[in-house]
Amino acid sequence: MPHSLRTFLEAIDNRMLHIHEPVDPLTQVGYLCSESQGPLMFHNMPGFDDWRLTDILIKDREGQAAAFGLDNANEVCPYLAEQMATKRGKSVMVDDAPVKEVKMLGKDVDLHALPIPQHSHGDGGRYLGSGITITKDPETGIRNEAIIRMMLTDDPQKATFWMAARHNYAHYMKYVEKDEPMPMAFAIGLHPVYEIMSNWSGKHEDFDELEYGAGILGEDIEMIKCDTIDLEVPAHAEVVIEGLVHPRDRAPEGPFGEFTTFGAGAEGPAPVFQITGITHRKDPIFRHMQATWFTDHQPLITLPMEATYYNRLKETHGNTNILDVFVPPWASQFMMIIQMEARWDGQVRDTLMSALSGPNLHVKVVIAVDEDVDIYNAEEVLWAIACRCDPQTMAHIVPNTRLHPLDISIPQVREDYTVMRVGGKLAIDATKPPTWRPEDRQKFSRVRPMGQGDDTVAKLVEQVRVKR
Ligand SMILES: [Mn+2]
Repeated sequence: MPHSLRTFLEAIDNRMLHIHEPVDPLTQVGYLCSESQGPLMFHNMPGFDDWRLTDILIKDREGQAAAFGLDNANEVCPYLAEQMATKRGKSVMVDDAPVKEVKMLGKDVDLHALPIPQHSHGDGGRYLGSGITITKDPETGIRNEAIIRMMLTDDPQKATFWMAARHNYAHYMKYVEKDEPMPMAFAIGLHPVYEIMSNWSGKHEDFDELEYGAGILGEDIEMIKCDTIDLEVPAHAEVVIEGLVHPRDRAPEGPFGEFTTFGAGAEGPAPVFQITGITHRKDPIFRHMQATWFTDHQPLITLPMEATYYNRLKETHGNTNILDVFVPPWASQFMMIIQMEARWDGQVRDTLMSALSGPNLHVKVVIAVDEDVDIYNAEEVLWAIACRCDPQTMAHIVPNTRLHPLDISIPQVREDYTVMRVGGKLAIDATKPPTWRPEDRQKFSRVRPMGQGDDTVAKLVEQVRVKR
């Protein structure tokens, strides 16, 4: 059976919290998703009787391990790095698909009928933040996927959207150049590996992000033609929204509470999506991605980023021993923690510089620690900064570097241009001396309390650890 949102939900049902009380997706879902520590399914949404809504599927390493079929949560980054370096999948066309079971076409299109929430107070409206956005390069015919934000308007057949200046945007610019409408579709509710890989932003000349995800899942992804535009969409999605982007249409978009936890950053006139069709499954499940602090929103982007950097940083000096890379969701994608073992002096600094000038603009603060520091525990990382780092020689600010368009702590280059910010980046070396100086390194070993490693006290240790 092809991997789908439903096969994944079945596999994690033991962790799912099913909520049967009535909940309003427009005004109440945001906070519940924001606070949830695990997967949620809302079964009762007044006004959206046929629908269910799910979120918080891959917020932490445990959820991510489940998506990749791994038992050990700490293997997620190295595993994905290996998969991304070696796997490429493909797509196949099919004639019939679950996503075509119910159709609203032409005049019948009503985007408002979907349980699309408002995420945060202050948002410009209800926002679709979970749609895999599909466009096609008009010259090469290669598709691109990314998850971008789309704002509902008073018109149920019109929405506005914001695109960072990457691949979909390049397609859009080609259509603007030709002065022709761009076909675009949003696919909602796929297996999380497809969602994760849709956020990968590397170079791809003869495949697309969905095919990349298919390779990692070990299958071909089944695609089907749209009903109203010339484009293909995943057959096993829960919902597909089809439409056209006319090259000269503009309308207000934003504010939107983003992964930064700020509403500001990209508001302004934006392109308009004229919706020509919506198709979905019977008994549809709406996959929401709440966009506030530490939800699925952050790891969806940082997962392919962590794996890409894991592979990239290993190439520092030809072969650096990178053990793990973590972009903590609680730091909103702008901090990277690298666990590594340095052999030579200078190797950590070079690795940090590599991280600061990598493919993503997100990385503003980068911290390197050793193998004995748990990079998933902020207290451990802060201990290493406090006790293994001389700020005079081991912390560096690199000025005049390009940073993420939504990082409002960094100045814009031009007042009228929201996608270009230049400022400083911070590198912190919180590692021990390298392994070629073993005596110096030894002094920075952490002491172990008496009894650690003694099997007979192991059970008591579990008891004393419980907070009381
Ligand atoms: Mn791309």
